[in-house]
Amino acid sequence: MDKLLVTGAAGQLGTELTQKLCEVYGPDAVLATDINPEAAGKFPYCRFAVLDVLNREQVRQFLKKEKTTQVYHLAATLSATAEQKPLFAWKLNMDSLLQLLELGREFKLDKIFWPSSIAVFGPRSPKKNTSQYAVKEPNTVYGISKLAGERWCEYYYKHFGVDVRSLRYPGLIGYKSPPGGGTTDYAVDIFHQALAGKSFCSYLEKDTRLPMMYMPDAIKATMALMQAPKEKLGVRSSYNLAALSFTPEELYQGILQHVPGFSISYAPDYRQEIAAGWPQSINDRQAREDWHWEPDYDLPAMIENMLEELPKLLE
Ligand code: AKB
Repeated sequence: MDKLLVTGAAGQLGTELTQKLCEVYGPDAVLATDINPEAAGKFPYCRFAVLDVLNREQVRQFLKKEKTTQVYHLAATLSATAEQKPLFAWKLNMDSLLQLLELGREFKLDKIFWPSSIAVFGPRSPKKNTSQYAVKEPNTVYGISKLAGERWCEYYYKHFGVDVRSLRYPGLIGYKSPPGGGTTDYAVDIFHQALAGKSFCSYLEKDTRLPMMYMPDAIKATMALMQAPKEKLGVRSSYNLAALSFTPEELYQGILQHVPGFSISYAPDYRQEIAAGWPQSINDRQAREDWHWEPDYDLPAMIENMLEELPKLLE
């Protein structure tokens, strides 16, 4: 029987992925964990435990007690926060992954999922249709940690047979949980401001184009990757993954069609520099070929669904 452990389960991705894993594997098979005890309230539908992913012994005990077969290791510091706390971000993002890869080897875990990011690319990478193996010289702490993590994932697969699978997520947009500390977070916040009848001030310039994805597509991709037969996976670092690509102004114009009178202003801050080093669009040919990845949502469909679903949760 599959037994799953999710770290960082209360985060933006974890909140929705844990729910999906419970639907697919059954609530008894899933243990949601997070460092924040208050996150327990988010998981009425499955078991929850407090877990500090930097505490190797604690992680070890959980894997042993639970007879865990799969770990979804989502706990991490995102790009904007990482620039504020570089050493802590490096420690959290790297140490927790390396410890888990070692434990994966020790416990012979069936599978590990670990999220990477478009942040592995840097200012020297091609901006458009950036390919899987394009040059990578990330200039953010987050990007450096994700690139190093990818190399370790491939290393542990090749040398120790640890079946770790990974996706380079673009900016994720969802309504069930707020993001925290990312450069792409504006694309979620703008919906909250629009629905609150407020004006939105963007910390990115109006024409800063970034790769993005609606959360249902991110969940679909994660499940497809994790359920794909091992022999189909040609990429053992992390797969490029693409869906949408838009600027703050394009997103604003799309929302304006549904929320008349909504206004935007621009006051770029340090996150503009982070975004400027990232690609504008991604080539995800390998994911499409290896495990038949295809997104469901384009920009208008994402906007429509967000504006339909978010108010229900804000009530
Ligand atoms: C961030 O903005 O840090 C993340 C990411 C693109 O990995 N959303």
